[in-house]
Amino acid sequence: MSNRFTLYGNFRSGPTYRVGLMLSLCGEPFSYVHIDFAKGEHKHPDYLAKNRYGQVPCLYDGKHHFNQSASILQYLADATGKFGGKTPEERAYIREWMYWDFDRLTPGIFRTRVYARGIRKADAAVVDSYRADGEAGLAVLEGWLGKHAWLVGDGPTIADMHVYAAVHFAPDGGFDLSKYPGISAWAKRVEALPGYASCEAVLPKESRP
Ligand SMILES: N[C@@H](CCC(=O)N[C@@H](CS)C(=O)NCC(=O)O)C(=O)O
Repeated sequence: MSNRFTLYGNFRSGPTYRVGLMLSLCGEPFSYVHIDFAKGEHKHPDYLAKNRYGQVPCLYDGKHHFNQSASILQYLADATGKFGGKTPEERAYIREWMYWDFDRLTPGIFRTRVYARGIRKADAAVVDSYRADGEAGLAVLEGWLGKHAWLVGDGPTIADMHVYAAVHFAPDGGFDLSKYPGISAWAKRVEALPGYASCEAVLPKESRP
């Protein structure tokens, strides 16, 4: 029997990991299509028909293609009945964290990582500015996680998965997470969840039927 979901992504992509982590925590085996950036596969008309933004990730449920990692997480929470929040208020707080993450945390961490790994080049002032944004975002997150076990409510939600996928790559960008004890303890709680897997374990380097 074929899998219910197919994920289009790239193993170096934090937003792809976000979706792969959710599928793994939901216990949903998925088919995988590797999108090779070096070959420009993300800008090929066949792929643009699935993802108008020319980006990964993209999730296919056998009928529709869904894009933008935060939106895909919300779709998967609805489709599986897992990690979506119990009340309208919880769901609003979940969206709040995800929107904040993509505005204030993810850019600082992911762009700093891209410069640290030499994938892109920029002037030192630009690199420093993104690093400062990343540290500022981590400080806000620490302010919450120093006092709360989870981002929303009393258990893990897609807000935790969204933000965790950014934090997961922070050491790779040269951020020292030992400065943030609340974040470090929360990351361990996420990593102890049944079905948790690192980015390397979740995302194959090649397509998988
Ligand atoms: N807001 C998007 C961002 C996705 C994104 O930035 N994907 C990158 C890889 S990490 C990408 O596809 N880059 C290629 C491009 O933008 O041309 C999401 O959350 O899904």
